Amino acid sequence: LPCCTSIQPVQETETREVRSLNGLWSFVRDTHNGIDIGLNQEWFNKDLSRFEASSSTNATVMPIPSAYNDLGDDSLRDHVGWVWYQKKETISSRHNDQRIFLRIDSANYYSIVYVNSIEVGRHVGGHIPFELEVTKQIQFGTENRFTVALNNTISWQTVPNADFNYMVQKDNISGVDRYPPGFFNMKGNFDFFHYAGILRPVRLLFRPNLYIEDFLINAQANGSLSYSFGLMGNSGYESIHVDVSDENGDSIYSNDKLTGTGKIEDAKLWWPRGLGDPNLYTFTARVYGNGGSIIDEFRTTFGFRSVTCDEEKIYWNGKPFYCQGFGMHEEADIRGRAFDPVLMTKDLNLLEWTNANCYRTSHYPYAEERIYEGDRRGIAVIIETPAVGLKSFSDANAQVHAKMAEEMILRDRNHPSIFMWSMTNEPQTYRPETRKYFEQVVERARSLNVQGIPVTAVYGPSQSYNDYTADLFDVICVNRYYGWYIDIGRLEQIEHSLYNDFITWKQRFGKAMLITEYGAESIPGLHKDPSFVFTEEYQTDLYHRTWAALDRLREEKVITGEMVWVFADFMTAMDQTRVVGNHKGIFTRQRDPKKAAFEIRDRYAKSFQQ
Ligand code: BDP
Repeated sequence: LPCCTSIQPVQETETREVRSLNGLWSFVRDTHNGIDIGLNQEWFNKDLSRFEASSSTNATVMPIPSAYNDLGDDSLRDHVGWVWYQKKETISSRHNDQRIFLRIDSANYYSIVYVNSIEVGRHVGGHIPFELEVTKQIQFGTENRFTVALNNTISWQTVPNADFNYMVQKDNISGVDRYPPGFFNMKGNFDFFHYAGILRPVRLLFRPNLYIEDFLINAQANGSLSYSFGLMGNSGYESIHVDVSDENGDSIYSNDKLTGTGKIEDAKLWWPRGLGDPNLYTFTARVYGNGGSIIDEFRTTFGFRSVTCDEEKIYWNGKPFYCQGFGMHEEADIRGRAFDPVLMTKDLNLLEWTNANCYRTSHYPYAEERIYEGDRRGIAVIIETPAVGLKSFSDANAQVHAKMAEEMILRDRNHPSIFMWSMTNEPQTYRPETRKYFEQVVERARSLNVQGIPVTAVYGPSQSYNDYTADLFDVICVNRYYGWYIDIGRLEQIEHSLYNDFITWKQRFGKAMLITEYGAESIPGLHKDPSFVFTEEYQTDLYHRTWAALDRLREEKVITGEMVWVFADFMTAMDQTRVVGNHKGIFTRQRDPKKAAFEIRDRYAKSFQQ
């Protein structure tokens, strides 16, 4: 089945309605990577709320949005395989002349969706919304059953990759296997917990029979404006009206076509915080039928901005932009990687408190709500595909990856706060086959990158001398852990090593560069003088040594930005090197500041007004 129609922002307008399907859904867990009992027994035909809560089904309810992992016992936390969600909802017949779409904002990793027992579509990948048309399957004036079968298995064939192995280890002499039959290991090539479930809102969208889609706007710093959109549906229309208004609601541009261009004199530009105000404009498109009756209305905000780069710097509307911010995770206690407006607001308020002007959506695209907040607050964003820690570079994987990049760019390209597309984090690009792989991914991204913002990759295991890919990108981002993964305890080495590391990348590729990760773990309340690993002092001592190199690199126009790893502590898989999660945060997982938070805040304050 095809998936999906193009992704548009969710909105209620004169002609469109939205119904939230969030809340408690029936939830049944299939066997732990066993045979797919649910699919074989056609659970999509069954009323899951009537399943008995026996040990074989574990039938219960589950909230959406939330990861399910931390809401039950350890077998739920570590479950690998299918889970089934179901909700019953009555749809009024007043909707029967509309087109109806089911929109799931994030379901990690693979989903099959059914409406009233009929499969309506599938989706691969956990962090981008998908819409499925359900107009034909909905029954009006009665209950409808929405069912999602979701599988969180990741492997060498998925993006991100995971090591998935059935474990067999026979004793040479006795022939006895160390593992019970069917025992397997699934280990993602990344250190954040692989939260699963329906992580972001689920909604029904009601649209008119003829509706506006594929909206695209390109508004540059010189005031040039071009837009286009399509009309979906067979019914006729009389006229189109396009209007662009400023923050006071005053119209500054209008047109009556599906595509148009213009030049706005004195357009107020969109600037990231520290450089200026994040001025937003509103684009409204209306389609009219007979006698001026409205058929569809679509509205969105946008900004005039240009992001360019040369071999030294990134420029925002022609002004040099030094990006200072964080790598982050979208996650917290109990709910895992679920969208939560409370957490989002706290995170963005804290980010502003630190005097940061940017962050990277490491290591997957974050919720659209966060990106809209970036637009409104003036927080610049590097958005990243879910391609973290890649080790598997088959052509099939390149296609999955390119599709994810495409879905991300189509979702986000009208947001003025997004200033770079990051294709990946820390792939093993010292392997020659990565060149062909990334050529395919970058080609897809560039073909959709209408506004021409830089395309980048974030390097980790590769070095300037053995990388096969960095020339494909506009800007080079590098993660480096001197004093932690490299030469732990040797703080005095950091400045020399880090400085020279970046110089060699610059010499070979001659591109604008950012350091996108550096840092150390600290457990709040652990202190030592002289500092010692895992104390709050070691974390900040490492920062000071790192900054000595970064200040020189900035001065010498080698780097155009810096991001510390990481904004807040986060959960990881169980591992000998992780003490209940990764503690490189400047905030704890509960968002309380460590000593490091105050130091970062002071540093970022100094160069906030650039
Ligand atoms: C980097 C990864 C990041 C990790 C970090 C760490 O990009 O996701 O959390 O290392 O180990 O390599 O703290």
